[in-house]
Amino acid sequence: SIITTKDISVIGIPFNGGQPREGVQGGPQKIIEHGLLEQLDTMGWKSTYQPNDDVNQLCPVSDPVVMNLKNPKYVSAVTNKVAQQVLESARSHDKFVLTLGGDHSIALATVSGIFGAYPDACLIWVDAHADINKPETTDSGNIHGCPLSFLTGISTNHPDFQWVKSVVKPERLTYIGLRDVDDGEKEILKELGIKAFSMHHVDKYGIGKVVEMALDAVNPNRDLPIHLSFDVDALDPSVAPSTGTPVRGGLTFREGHYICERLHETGLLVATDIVEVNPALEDEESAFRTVQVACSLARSCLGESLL
Ligand code: B3U
Ligand code: MN
Ligand code: MN
Repeated sequence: SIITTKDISVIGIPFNGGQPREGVQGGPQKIIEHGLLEQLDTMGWKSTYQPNDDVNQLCPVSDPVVMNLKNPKYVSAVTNKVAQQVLESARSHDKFVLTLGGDHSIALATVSGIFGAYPDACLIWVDAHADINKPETTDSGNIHGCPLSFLTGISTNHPDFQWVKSVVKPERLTYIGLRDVDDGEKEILKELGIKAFSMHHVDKYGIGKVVEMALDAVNPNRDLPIHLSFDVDALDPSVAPSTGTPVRGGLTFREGHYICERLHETGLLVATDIVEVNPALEDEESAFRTVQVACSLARSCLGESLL
């Protein structure tokens, strides 16, 4: 394995500035209250937890739309700061980094930090959405739909995101679970030649084959570090109902966990993000179920096995 210790840095990023719905900033706290750190302790993992409870203090007084993007200064300030923290946690290559969102704009922080520490890493993006809109293509203006355009270097001219380096080569990025991709994003994926596995492919080949095909695309020799960015809206809304933009027809409970288990099994997984848990949406039982699945996905990434 790349990580030879059982040390883990858990980083909460209670942030909702990348999309309009309140509540997603409460995700990390609910996941911790559910007992994630105790669960990891039981599995033998020694964790440190950085809750980042103060990120909302970086909210500027005035943050007008710039080049179609909403809250650009707030998103930039938070993700730039947390990127340093993620890099610091990852740089010695001796601990796993688990980041808890927050909306998916926080990938600007997590991917910048992890790829700063592991420049040859690959990125497996599990999501209903492609999150690769450019300021020029986004309809919503929500930055959680855009992080990959900055991280792959196809958006370079937004004044607030000049600090984001294009750390992810298109051949090191793959998707699993897509089913709601904007037309502009489809063009981008085609132009960049990004290998993407939609729910159609999961139905056609089964999740086992799809994960191998995704690994073949970005990690053909099975020797590169892996960063998994898992948006819980990749799961079917019956499995993860409390999320900002649910889309029907998603991954089953087992398909989601299988991805995590198989990536753990490679010995190459160095970092995982679990994002878009919004405990304020739907009823209490739905929120509980969504928090619970976030915890079990994390445990699967860290080697909890069924037998
Ligand atoms: N592609 C749309 C929708 C979306 C992206 N990510 C989420 N929703 N969660 C957009 O707003 O860019
Ligand atoms: Mn996402
Ligand atoms: Mn999504």
